[in-house]
Amino acid sequence: MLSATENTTMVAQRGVIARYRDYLPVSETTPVISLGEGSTPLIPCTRLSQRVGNGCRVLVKYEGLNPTGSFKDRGMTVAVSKAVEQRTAAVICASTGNTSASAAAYAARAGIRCAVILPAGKIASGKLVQAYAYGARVVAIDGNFDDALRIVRQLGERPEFAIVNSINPDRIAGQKSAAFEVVEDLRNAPDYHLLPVGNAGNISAYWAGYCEFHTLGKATKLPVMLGFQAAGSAPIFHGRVIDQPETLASAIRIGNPASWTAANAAIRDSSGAIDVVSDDEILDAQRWLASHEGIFVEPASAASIAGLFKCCDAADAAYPFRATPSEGATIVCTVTGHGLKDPEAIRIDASPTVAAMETDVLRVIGF
Ligand code: AN7
Repeated sequence: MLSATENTTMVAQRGVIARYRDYLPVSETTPVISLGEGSTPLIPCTRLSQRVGNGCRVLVKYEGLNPTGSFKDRGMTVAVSKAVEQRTAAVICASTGNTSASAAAYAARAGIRCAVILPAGKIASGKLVQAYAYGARVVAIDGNFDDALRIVRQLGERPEFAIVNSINPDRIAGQKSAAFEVVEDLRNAPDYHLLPVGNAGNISAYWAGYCEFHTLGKATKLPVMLGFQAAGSAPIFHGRVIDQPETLASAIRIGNPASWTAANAAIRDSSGAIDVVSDDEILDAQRWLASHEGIFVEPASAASIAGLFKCCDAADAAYPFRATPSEGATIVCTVTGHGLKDPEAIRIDASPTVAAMETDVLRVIGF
């Protein structure tokens, strides 16, 4: 049997803080609250590469394999560790679901309290189940994510609460680790990095991470950052706050992103772009990725894949992968959350129940 301390040490040894301590705002005395997050696979995708063509190589960074099933754990290990160091009584966040699942888990691990403020009726079932399972105090509000974040900002004025939304810079610091891992896996930065955009913390964190490793000489180039918002929730694309954001991709149903300015800087400085994908394009991409590459992601995550398809299917020369200079480009798509988070997003074709006989079963299989 392992002692509790040994077990904690083992998990912490493979977490984000253990791997990237030198690049994070932690000291020797910061307690490490970890569930062994990060170090997710960067999966080379043959069929996706073929679909893009032009000799491009597409790899998918599968963030659904983090301990609570999304990329949020990378920043949460840092934010909760710092909250414990500062002797905070409770962490609070607004969330479209994944931040709350992650905050609840890391607070449970730290033995501190967690309250999550959620838009009523707009959280995917798997995520809501997580918040309850990890023992968070759940408050549903009659409003959207932007309303919830406004309330959290107000509550954060009180000394007993630490906000663990991405307005907390410790979250962004931890999320940079995903870019570090990509650079270490590829031994350089990719040519293009595609990802979904909601509150815009992740695109800002990736860009900061790439810039940091470039400055340190660990990468010789910087990627073009391409962010994709859901068409009904696209404030950055339209350049204005969306009061009533709508999309089936509930994780990115956000009308007033907290990291708007940083995201715009990332897009500008990387010669990148922000674009929109429709809910139908998102769901098609989600099914395509699961059925062609074996990677099941939640709808919001598939926005990066839908964006990739939009870029390469368009005859429009403005889309980057068509341009001759980018032949043979290395393209990384981040898929941010696991498909099991939102089981209702998948249509199940009801097949008839048949007799328990080989012939009947074979008839249904059809080959
Ligand atoms: C699966 O959980 O904002 O652009 O409150 O869960 O960094 O916000 C989630 C966002 C993409 C967008 N994919 O990332 C929350 C929350 C998934 C997400 C995003 C989210 P950001």
